[in-house]
Amino acid sequence: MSRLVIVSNRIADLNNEPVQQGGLAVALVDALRERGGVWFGWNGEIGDRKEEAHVEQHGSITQISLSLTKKDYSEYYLGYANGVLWPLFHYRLDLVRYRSSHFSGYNRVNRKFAAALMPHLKFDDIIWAQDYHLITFARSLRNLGCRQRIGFFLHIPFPPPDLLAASSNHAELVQALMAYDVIGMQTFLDVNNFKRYLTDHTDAEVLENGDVRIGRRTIKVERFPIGMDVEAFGEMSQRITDDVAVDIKRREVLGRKQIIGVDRLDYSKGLPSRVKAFGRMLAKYPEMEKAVTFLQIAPPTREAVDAYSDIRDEMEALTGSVNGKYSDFNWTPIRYIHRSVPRNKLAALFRASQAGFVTPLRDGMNLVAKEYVAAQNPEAPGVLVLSQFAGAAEEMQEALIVNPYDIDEMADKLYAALTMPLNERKERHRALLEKIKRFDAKAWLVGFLKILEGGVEPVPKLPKV
Ligand code: GDG
Repeated sequence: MSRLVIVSNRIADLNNEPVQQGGLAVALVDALRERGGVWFGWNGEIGDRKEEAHVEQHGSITQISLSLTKKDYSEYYLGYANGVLWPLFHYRLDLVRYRSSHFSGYNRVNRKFAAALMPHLKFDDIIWAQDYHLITFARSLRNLGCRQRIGFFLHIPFPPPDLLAASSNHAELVQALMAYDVIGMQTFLDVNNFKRYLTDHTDAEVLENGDVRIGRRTIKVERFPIGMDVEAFGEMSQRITDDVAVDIKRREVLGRKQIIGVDRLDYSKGLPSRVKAFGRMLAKYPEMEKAVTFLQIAPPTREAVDAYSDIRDEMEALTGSVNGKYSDFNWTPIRYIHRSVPRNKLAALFRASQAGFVTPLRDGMNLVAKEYVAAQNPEAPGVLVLSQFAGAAEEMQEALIVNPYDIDEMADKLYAALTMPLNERKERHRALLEKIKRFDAKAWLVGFLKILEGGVEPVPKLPKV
């Protein structure tokens, strides 16, 4: 079996229990352990000292990491990846802050990654790059002579062609992407958007079997919906910590339900509309006063990008206003936690909540929706309220599907979730659980690798691009 080389912006922490880092890290680390392989990426350090890549052996996994300079970090990571690609791919042209120097920095770091990885590659390795930080990575490797098969998985949405075409450098980006052999996306919508772009804006041909033909090369572009380790998370959710147990008891005594939301504090996650919808529900259904608490966990993320400090201010003002209006000495309607919570506690909190409220304005998949379902007690499950714009909604139609731009509808569906009869809750949960088990982390990994390994021939030598 050929060696697997995973490339991601940040390397996984192999010294820490991967189970605390989430299903994706577990699945990838397992695959690497099983077949032997390399995990390559940024080590999270920013320093201007010129250093060679650092190589560490962890059993059968070789970890190769390098640091970024301040300029790299500001241009590649903050400037282009998170200041342009993230908003653009989440359909937020209004938040794109394009600077040509940032795009140059992005390409420079992709070249730097490629040059650092190249000497470590074996001729029959298969290489798998993760996410939007690495769109031009395969092109850089090819320019150094790499002929191994290279796959790419986009964890975030792929925008509609007209939207993408409104951005600078769209043609170059897509052309660079074509140096990959397999391109994986989360949903049918993403794959369609990408293929429509190719048809409308490039010379590539989409063949009848779905493959993409460009010049002499054929590229596979497919949907591989990402999943999680359903059983492990379900088990984790039952190991309730003492503080969560006390909180559950207290709410039982008071007959008070709990709604939960868990998201990085990112503008794509629809947090302000969620708080508004909760407030609207209290206004529309006064019997919900003191009968329910909304627990929102929203750890900080990418705070050096302006749009993220703006969303923080907005959330603080909104939660403050709902709490100011409705709180009583013995009830605070919204508990807002702007910190990261350990994964095992998160699992227990999901299980202890009667509604999972997941309302992104746009999301590649959204693993929280799946985690909420995986954590429920099948005999008394809570209800998932899910945005139609999460990739997860393509599969998880048995959730209560909402439009996050429609505050009234969200308020009504939230109320419906909290008052849903047990039978209906069980039926919906059973159907959702079956789906997330079918599309779990392992299925995602095996499905992608099968296609990536499919081609036995090395790719034809490419002209320099
Ligand atoms: C990208 C795409 C796609 C959150 N807060 C805490 C915490 N989390 C964990 C969740 C979940 C993960 O982080 C978030 O995953 P999501 O899928 O919801 O969203 P993104 O971070 O935006 O991920 C997304 C994903 O990639 C995978 O392809 O689904 O669409 O945007 O696992 O539980 N974990 C801990 N403490 C927290 O406070 N421990």
